[in-house]
Amino acid sequence: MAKTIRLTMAQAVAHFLKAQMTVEGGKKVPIFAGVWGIFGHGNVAGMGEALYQVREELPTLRAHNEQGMAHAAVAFAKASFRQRFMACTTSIGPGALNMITAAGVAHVNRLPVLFLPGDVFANRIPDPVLQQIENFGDGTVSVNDAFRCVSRYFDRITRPEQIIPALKRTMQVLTDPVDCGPVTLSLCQDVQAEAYDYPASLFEEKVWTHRRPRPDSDELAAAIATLRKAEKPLIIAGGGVLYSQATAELKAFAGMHGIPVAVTQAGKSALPDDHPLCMGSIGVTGTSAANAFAEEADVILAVGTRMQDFTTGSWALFKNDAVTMIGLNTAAFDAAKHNSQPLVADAREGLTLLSETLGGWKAPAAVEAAAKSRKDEWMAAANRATAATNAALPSDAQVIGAVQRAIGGDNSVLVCAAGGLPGELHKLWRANRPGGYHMEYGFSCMGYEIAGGLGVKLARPEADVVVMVGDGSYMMMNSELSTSIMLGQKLTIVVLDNRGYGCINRLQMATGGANFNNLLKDSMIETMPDIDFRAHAESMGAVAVKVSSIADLETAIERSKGNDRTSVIVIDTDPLITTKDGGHWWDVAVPEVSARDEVNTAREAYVKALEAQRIG
Ligand SMILES: Cc1ncc(C[n+]2csc(CCOP(=O)(O)OP(=O)(O)O)c2C)c(N)n1
Ligand SMILES: [Mg+2]
Repeated sequence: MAKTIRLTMAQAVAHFLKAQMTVEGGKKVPIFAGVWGIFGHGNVAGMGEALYQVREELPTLRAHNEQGMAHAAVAFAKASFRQRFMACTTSIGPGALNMITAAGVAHVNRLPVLFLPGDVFANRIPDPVLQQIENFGDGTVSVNDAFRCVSRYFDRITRPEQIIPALKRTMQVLTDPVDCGPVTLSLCQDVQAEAYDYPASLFEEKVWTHRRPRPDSDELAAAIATLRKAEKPLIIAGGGVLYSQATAELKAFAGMHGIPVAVTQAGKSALPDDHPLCMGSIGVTGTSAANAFAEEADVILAVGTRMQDFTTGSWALFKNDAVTMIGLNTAAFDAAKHNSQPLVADAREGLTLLSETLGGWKAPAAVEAAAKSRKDEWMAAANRATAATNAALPSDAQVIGAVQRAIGGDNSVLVCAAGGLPGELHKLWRANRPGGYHMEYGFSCMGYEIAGGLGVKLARPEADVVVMVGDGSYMMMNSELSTSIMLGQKLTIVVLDNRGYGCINRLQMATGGANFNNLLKDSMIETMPDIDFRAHAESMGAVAVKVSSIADLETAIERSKGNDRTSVIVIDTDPLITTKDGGHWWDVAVPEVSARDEVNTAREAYVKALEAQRIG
């Protein structure tokens, strides 16, 4: 008889997670760095008791908001290039549902996170329990079914032995470069506490390695044939380059074959911004240099990108009718998007094999010459936008310049997600180390910034983690600021207060709308709130200052380096200014009929712009 161990289902989960390992920098480390937890009746007795038993090997981290802790787990996985990850346990009902948004963030960004929400009693005897919604027509439904559309694998555990195959499938999904994303194991409260004689083999140590699929030979040959004919090639580097840790191969490939590189939000930092062939950001928030190459390209090698609308300018950016795209992606789903020639492979393997087969082939010399002049022109524009100023209300770009100058060095990670900042940072931030730029732009989820910064710091303790966040995102979620202090994870947070949803106000104006319901001054207001972000941050335990000039901002950031805990620096900014250089049209549907002349004018421009969109 095989050896068995009698444990509760929750204990089996904890002991199993503890035994999963990976290799990092030649050293064996646990693949789960820890478990975020907020307890309630749905998990405190089951998972809570089980996690206590393993707390030395698998630490439990207490958060303040389930969405916040789940964002931290998402950011941890991203900053770890998907090599390690975290789990999140909650109670049932509201605690579980609070994680849904973050599960969406993990899903869209293809990031591995294990969600362990509690669920209602499988035996149904005490129904309805506190926080059980009661579906009138379906006894099998609970709120946790909402996780299905934001999970790569969802399971509900209604018997203790079901956890055995579920845990194995969980690891397969979390470690698979294609399937990887959120896994939800919905743990019925009573079943968490039920014992079973589990096979001892379930808890044996297992070491996971990174799978690197190599390309199909026909697809490789087709890609080579296309590349060899290229007169005006461009590489688009997405997040997949970072996740595959193919940055050295990308640099070698671009240099060897003389092809300029443009980066997506997730791909920024895959090639250092100061590399002569790095044209910077592409698309809606692109540099003039990258977009000029994209517009004329006859061959585009898109590596590890989902080709979302910000990258493709809503499919109006690529203006050469004869353009051929090669989709080098580990997922066939992405590789074949928009008639791309698929090259399904790991980015590192794919680039290496492509380069070997291409041999001494190089793009025409004119391409590198154009790269130099276009880059020089863009850098001059970027330097103008980010130069120091004495203006009473600086622009986001001027704040970005100050933060970059004051942080210095290559040991920083810039974290951001929503508002006007992502576009400006995509264009203007200079990231010279892989992972030095951490933008959540799959969901662009307001509230990710501070919690995400905490997840990054846990993954990269040696790095200076700098969070840039608008007043709107700060107000939406800031509670993990306190968690960063509790856990001794120091962040530098710069809050840009333009008194409202600046970027949506600008989008509203651009689509002909009246200034309405975005900036605080344009909203239904009895008393204008004068939100004191400095005092708020201080009350959460941070060292907080408000500065009134770009020069003071630089000094405050310098000083924050000597602080022993998270610092928050607040600065008022202008809600109306953005960097005009670079950029591209974005498809945001304008009303076909309206009583407003401005909307009708915007509609005319919109209909005209649609003519440039590629269909199919
Ligand atoms: C959770 C969530 N809700 C709504 C949005 C839509 N949205 C994008 S940016 C934004 C305003 C952000 O305001 P703030 O953080 O102050 O940045 P600003 O636009 O002023 O630069 C809104 C409402 C979003 N991205 N995420
Ligand atoms: Mg704002």
